Amino acid sequence: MSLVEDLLAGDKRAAAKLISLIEDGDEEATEVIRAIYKETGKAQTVAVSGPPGSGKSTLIHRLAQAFRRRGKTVGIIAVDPTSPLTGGALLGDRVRMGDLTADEGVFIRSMGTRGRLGGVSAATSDAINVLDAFGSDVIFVETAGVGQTDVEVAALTHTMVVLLMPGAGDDVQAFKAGIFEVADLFVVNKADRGGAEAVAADLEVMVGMGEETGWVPPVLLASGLRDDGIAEVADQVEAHFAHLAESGGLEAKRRTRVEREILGALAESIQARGLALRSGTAFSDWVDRVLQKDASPREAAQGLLETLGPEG
Ligand SMILES: Nc1nc2c(ncn2[C@@H]2O[C@H](COP(=O)(O)OP(=O)(O)OP(=O)(O)O)[C@@H](O)[C@H]2O)c(=O)[nH]1
Ligand SMILES: [Mg+2]
Repeated sequence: MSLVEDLLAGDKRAAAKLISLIEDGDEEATEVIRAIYKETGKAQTVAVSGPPGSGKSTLIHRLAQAFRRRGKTVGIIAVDPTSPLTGGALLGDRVRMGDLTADEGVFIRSMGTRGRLGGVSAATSDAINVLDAFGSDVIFVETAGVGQTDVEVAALTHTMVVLLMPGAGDDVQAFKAGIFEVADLFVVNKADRGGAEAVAADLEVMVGMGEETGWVPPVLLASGLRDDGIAEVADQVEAHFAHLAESGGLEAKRRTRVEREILGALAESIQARGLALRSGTAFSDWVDRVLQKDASPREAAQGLLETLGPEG
């Protein structure tokens, strides 16, 4: 399978092709991931989340430049870039910031999840594995900032960076459910505008509370636009990874991620096989029974599950 060899040799086209196959839920992607899985587990993975237009893409671009200067290769995936604000323009203003895509050490891709039953989580996990095996030292995942997705992506990555910006209904309490709990690092971005210090002060009060992992999420000010405060963000991203490595958190995260991946794959394959049953008579018999109130939908599912033999 030359796609595997090309990927492991660091061919960007192979990586791009694979991510397309992942988006489509193509069988070939499953096989390739099986073949490359041994080569994964080397990268530091960093999720970047925040409200639409908060400057995620711009900040990632700056961080990528910073990590390149530190001798690291960088992979960037933007998941479901469907922002109403920018249409998900992946890299803001390329002209102003210099084109990262020309850099051999940077791989950038946006990714939808249209063909995937397992949705964002399954596709993102696969894409991370691809870039990891491809050889990216640091992998950034930009998420769409829609609550549940961020929490799922946080479980797949080592470090979750949450962006805020001043003046955007900047009540820190208004955090989307669960994001605050999974943040490892807060960045009040667009600090070139007024009001960033006040947002940071509110955050500082909140992060001081209820910490058990020995890591208190730092609150940093930055401006992606002006390239201010980026080195400090990069420092803290590295510090968080070092903390995970020293505290045993890395092993724990690895295990949690594998558990999620297995459960996700299980759900995905059961769902696929369930959908395949839909055209059969057993399925329509169960539908009739449920319609006649002879069985509940749950009982029907249970009954169908029992008819599923080993895959083949
Ligand atoms: N003033 C200011 N503007 C910024 C800063 N960073 C980004 N912007 C601007 O904010 C807008 C959105 O930036 P993006 O980086 O695309 O933000 P995003 O969060 O990736 O946006 P979506 O992916 O659409 O949610 C662009 O017009 C940027 O130029 C900053 O630090 N200061
Ligand atoms: Mg963006």
